[in-house]
Amino acid sequence: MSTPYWGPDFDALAAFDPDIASVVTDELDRLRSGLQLIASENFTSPAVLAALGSTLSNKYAEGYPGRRYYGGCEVVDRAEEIGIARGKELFGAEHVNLQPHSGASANLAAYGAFMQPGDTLLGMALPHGGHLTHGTKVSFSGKWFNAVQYGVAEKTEHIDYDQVRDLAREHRPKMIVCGGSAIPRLIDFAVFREIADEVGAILMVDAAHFIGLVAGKAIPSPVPYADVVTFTTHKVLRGPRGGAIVCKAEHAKAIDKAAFPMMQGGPLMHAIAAKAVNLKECLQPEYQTYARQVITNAQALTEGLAAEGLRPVAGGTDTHLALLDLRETGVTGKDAEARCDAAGIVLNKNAIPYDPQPASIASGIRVGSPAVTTQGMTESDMKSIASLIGTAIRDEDGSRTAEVAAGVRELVGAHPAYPEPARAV
Ligand code: DSN
Repeated sequence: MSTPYWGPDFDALAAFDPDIASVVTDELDRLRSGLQLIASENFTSPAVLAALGSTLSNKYAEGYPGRRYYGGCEVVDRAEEIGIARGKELFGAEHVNLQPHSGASANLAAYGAFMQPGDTLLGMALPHGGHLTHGTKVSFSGKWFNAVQYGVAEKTEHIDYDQVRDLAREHRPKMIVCGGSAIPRLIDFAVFREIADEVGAILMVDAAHFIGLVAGKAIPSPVPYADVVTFTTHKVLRGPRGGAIVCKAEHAKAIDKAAFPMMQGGPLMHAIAAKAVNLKECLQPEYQTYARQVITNAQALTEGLAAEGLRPVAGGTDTHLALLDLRETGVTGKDAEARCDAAGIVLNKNAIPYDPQPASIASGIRVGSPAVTTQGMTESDMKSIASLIGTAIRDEDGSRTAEVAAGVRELVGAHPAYPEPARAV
């Protein structure tokens, strides 16, 4: 290094702005002191955080490496080139775009590459496990496109592929989207490919939730089947908050033009550098061990919760998350979330397929294992967590909150997140 490193100076922040410094430390305390079971969250590494908190944040670099609209991009170009090469290697992808600011931006760019307003989009309904951006009425995807929605079969709670085929034949969508935010089972990408080919549709896989499991070679990849795969970089993948797109070479130009200049302006070069660091982490053999343990833990947690009387939707999980139907306990998702939260267990209420409750109440909860697995927890810890959740959910009057909180403290004490000692502010 020819220049001394100039990175985040927490003491300077604390001296200048103690209000925000205390937000930073309080949030670290919150992460360390509770069980983080939100299926879409994780603990990113110090190396990723170092790239994120760097002076790369200063650079405007509209365009792509070697083809920018600003001078002085020769250094940041290297970060994007390295990241793209790593993404291609990791996913066996023909083309990679690391510029989307988020998963929603990645999806917006993918739609923009192939569709005009008013075109038909076939996506999975949000209450069945899909995503806001897959055609929900309140999202641009439902407002600007003719969104047709498929779901899961009521009996099996697995994706209803017959319905997908029937709807595709009836509506001849321009794009078919699979993936979502509460799908515990594997998706059959080959069937989606077959349906897309039959009706001449572009197949997009929104792999945000499970791309980390693909990167870790723990589940099959959608890349060989899909025209375009969008994802976020901060879930199981464990990178910085952000989005990315991989696609076939034939769609590269359209995707790049849709990401910039159609949907976004200047890329966040600090985030792109952090994505590159994360992709290097995912190429290490240890990451594959992590990805397999994420699934093992999710399955152990699901079994434990089933033993507590919480019914696993779709009969269990093949991935990092489980959806639990609470109706047999008589407790709503909303109350379950609040009772767990009071004891330091952070999870979210979630609609279950064909939910009789509104989404703001919900009959289910969603749990995920990415963060607790990063902390080094294993199957026996998942059994303990399941038992704590079961106790918390049934604890109508809060009389057992302290007991559950003590159990949480024991677990996180044995497996601390960001284990360095706290700094005094
Ligand atoms: N909101 C994210 C999740 O929690 O799954 C998806 O965008």
